[in-house]
Amino acid sequence: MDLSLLGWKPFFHESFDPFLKHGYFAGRISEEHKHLYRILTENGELLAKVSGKLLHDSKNRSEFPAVGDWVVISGRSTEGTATIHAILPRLSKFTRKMAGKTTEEQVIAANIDTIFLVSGLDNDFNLRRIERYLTLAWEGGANPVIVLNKADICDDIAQKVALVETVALGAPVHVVSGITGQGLEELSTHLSDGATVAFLGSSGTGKSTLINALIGESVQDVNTVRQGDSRGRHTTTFRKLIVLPHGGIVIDTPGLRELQLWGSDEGLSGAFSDIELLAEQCRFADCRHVNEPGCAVRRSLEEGTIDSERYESYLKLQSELAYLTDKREYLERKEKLDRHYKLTYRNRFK
Ligand SMILES: Nc1nc2c(ncn2[C@@H]2O[C@H](COP(=O)(O)OP(=O)(O)OP(=O)(O)O)[C@@H](O)[C@H]2O)c(=O)[nH]1
Ligand SMILES: [Mg+2]
Ligand SMILES: [Zn+2]
Repeated sequence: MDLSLLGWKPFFHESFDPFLKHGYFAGRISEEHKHLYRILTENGELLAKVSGKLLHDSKNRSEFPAVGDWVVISGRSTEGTATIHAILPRLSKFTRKMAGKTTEEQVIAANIDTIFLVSGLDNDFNLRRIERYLTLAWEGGANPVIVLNKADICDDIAQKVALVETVALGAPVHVVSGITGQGLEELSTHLSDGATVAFLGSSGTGKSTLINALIGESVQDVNTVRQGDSRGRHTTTFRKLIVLPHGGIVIDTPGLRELQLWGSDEGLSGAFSDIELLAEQCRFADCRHVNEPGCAVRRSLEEGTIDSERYESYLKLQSELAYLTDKREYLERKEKLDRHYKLTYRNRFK
């Protein structure tokens, strides 16, 4: 298959250039399993492991290949196996803080053009969760599109769309149904040749159902139990990149139980540009919008031009990011110190 149909762009071509003369070739990660990756190449699929050097040089999890990554490989195509030597720089990504206590970035999907944030129009509907997803989407550099699924079982669609538009701030909002096919044509406008769309959202919102509907064939397993039981079942268990037969690439992901922020505050500025615009009028440049005099954000809150739950959500995400930054800085300092001690000791006992 032509690399451009797999999402190859001039950007990747440039960074691949130094590897060309060594006989390496490029492939795109379609599945990531423990220590094993499935890779799509011009000449079909390969199973690959990372090279010893890459393994040794990678300190963080985010330096390992993720689904959607373009990688530099050498291969034995007769055996269908390959070795991954390097990851080409990512054009965009969707990442979160890894679940649990570790302070590490986890790349959910790389090199995506569009992110479909799939929410159910049923009891799954949650504006605060959409804000959180939007913050991560803006941070990673892909364009978010809000997909409201299960239109067939919702009787106050207009009201919910109006609510979502107060947090979408320009991101397109599509009302669809994976069951009746409503709105699918609008969705497929994002799926041109070589364009990559990642489906994200809680378990049971219908990501895999929508992908099957777009393909026109049951490629991904979906939960078949009766409605109402469908939430939190985690039917999809691993991330998977699929090339659509009529062009475009999708990444199906399992619903994430935990979605903690990762990154700087760029994503927050994107997702809350309404509040950040107001903040420019605050008296103090470092206003925290809590109890400072001359705070334009508090004023709008009192006047009712911004919603109090949205304001609370903004503060919460902001403090989550601040906590993350503190923790990362602490860990960096600690690592430096550890290295310093190790060196001192090594020299002393030489
Ligand atoms: N009524 C209705 N049900 C839907 C729609 N789309 C999906 N469902 C149902 O919702 C349930 C969950 O669908 P999945 O496609 O498995 O959801 P998912 O987002 O892939 O879930 P995970 O893989 O667990 O993350 C299934 O029972 C689907 O039949 C829809 O548009 N309308
Ligand atoms: Mg699924
Ligand atoms: Zn303020």
